[in-house]
Amino acid sequence: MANIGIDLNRFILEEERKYPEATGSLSIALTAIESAGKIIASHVRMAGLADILGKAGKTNIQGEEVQKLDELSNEILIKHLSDCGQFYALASEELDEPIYPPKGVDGKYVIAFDPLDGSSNIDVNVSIGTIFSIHRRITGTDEDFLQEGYKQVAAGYIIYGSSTMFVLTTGNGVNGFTLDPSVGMFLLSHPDMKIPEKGKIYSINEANAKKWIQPELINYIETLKEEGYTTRYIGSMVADVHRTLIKGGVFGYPADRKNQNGKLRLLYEASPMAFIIEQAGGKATDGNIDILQIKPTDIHQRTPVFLGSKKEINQLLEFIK
Ligand code: AHM
Ligand code: MG
Repeated sequence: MANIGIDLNRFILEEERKYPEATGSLSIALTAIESAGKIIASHVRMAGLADILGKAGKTNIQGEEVQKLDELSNEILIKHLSDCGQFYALASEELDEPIYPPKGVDGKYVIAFDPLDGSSNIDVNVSIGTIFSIHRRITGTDEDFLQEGYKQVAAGYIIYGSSTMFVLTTGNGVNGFTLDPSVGMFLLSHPDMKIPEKGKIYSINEANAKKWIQPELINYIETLKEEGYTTRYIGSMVADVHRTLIKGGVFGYPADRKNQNGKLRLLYEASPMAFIIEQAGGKATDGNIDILQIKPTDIHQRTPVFLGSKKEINQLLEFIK
């Protein structure tokens, strides 16, 4: 707890100092994400007002056209990640193809991100977030995005909730930083986060139960109910996973007849969240193998996801094996 309050920039630099061979690239890269996150957070806070200000002629107070928040977040991230020069390529949930920024020609990393996840929650003032996943550049082609999740160099999310938090792993545990708006800094508020071995909450869109491709899941959920579990489902992966990380339990988005491979995207959602949950001592599976062992074949591919405390995920695997 000695480090509580240290800001994210200093934390990143101190982490880097532990590796004498480190060049500073990852620190610069993470700092670019942090800057973009702060700007997105300020737009999220203004979302309701921007709409009011923008209604007349669809321009905001600066005279700019009012944009949808997810598109705006995407642009903010692309700008910061491209300009920092550390990313050879960027893949966004919002773009069909990866971008190769000219300034990143010598960049050592590739990054996949979901600029604003949970977009159905934007208009109703419910928590949303940004998710990112960083791998090393290996071949200098789109193939670099198709590396397994266990090869991630760093992953994290920013949750725009009652406060804004940046949750980060570089493969050395998980740390959470809360934005202090008065100084504009992310301060270490949740050092060395660990998911409880067992929780009391399941988080799944149960309205789809009859469509689930694995009907054994229904028995699993019924068993959890008998064991006294309660349900929480926000429909914003970042918020549902954040709660699962802190309180334990299980979050899942299974395959169903409409979403035969699940709904969530492997690169932008499942894999970075799996890395965080496993680094915090939990487990993540597609129902068959560990999410981090999946070898992607397409940058936009989807996967069923179940992640959370060890007890619940082991129990789930017993039901659906
Ligand atoms: P999005 O990327 O279009 O925002 O969709 C992803 C979201 C996740 O945040 C969330 O876990 C899931 O969709 C909720 O889906 P559903 O409304 O089908 O339960
Ligand atoms: Mg999403």
